[in-house]
Amino acid sequence: MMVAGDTFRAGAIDQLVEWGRRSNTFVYKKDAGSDPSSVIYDALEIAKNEKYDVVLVDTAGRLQTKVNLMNELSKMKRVIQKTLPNAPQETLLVIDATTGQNGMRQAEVFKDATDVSGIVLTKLDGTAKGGIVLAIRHLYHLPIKYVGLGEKIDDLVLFDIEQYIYGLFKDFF
Ligand SMILES: Nc1nc2c(ncn2[C@@H]2O[C@H](COP(=O)(O)OP(=O)(O)OP(=O)(O)O)[C@@H](O)[C@H]2O)c(=O)[nH]1
Ligand SMILES: [Mg+2]
Repeated sequence: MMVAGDTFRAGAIDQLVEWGRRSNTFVYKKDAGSDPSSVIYDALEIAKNEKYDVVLVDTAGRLQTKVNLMNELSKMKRVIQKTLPNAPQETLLVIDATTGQNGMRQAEVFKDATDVSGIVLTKLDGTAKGGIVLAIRHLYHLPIKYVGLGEKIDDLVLFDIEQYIYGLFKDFF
């Protein structure tokens, strides 16, 4: 199941519904503007009753300087744990490869707000190398779990350290 927890950005719900159609996955959604925690709570009750084995929750992008939005992330986690005390098993912070030093602060603040467990590094198909994730790994012990290599469904792939290191240096020689 996928859960449309980004109720803020115009089009985010439709975007997720479209990915649900392409991947043949049920998408739980409410109206735009709904409280994301309530969407997640209701979705998890259904997932539990109907015995879904994997639930992916999409959340709205936010600036780490917006305290109320960071608190909302903490609330989502508490709400998830009302239904499933051991969840979420993963909390992934998406950083795109063009992100510079600001990525460090993002990792630090998001980790404090919601126990991020790993990074998804997108847009590695462009010219940017996403080197900031090395510093994030080193300082905050957050591993890269997936990388984005394009906009198609198969372009989100497991992180492979050899491929990544090769990508960092291949233009040098
Ligand atoms: N080339 C390329 N495009 C990507 C990649 N990942 C995402 N995109 C594109 O970037 C745009 C933004 O992607 P979204 O998935 O909406 O980004 P998001 O992180 O959910 O952003 P918010 O929900 O606004 O926080 C879309 O057009 C995606 O198709 C990638 O790895 N490579
Ligand atoms: Mg989004």
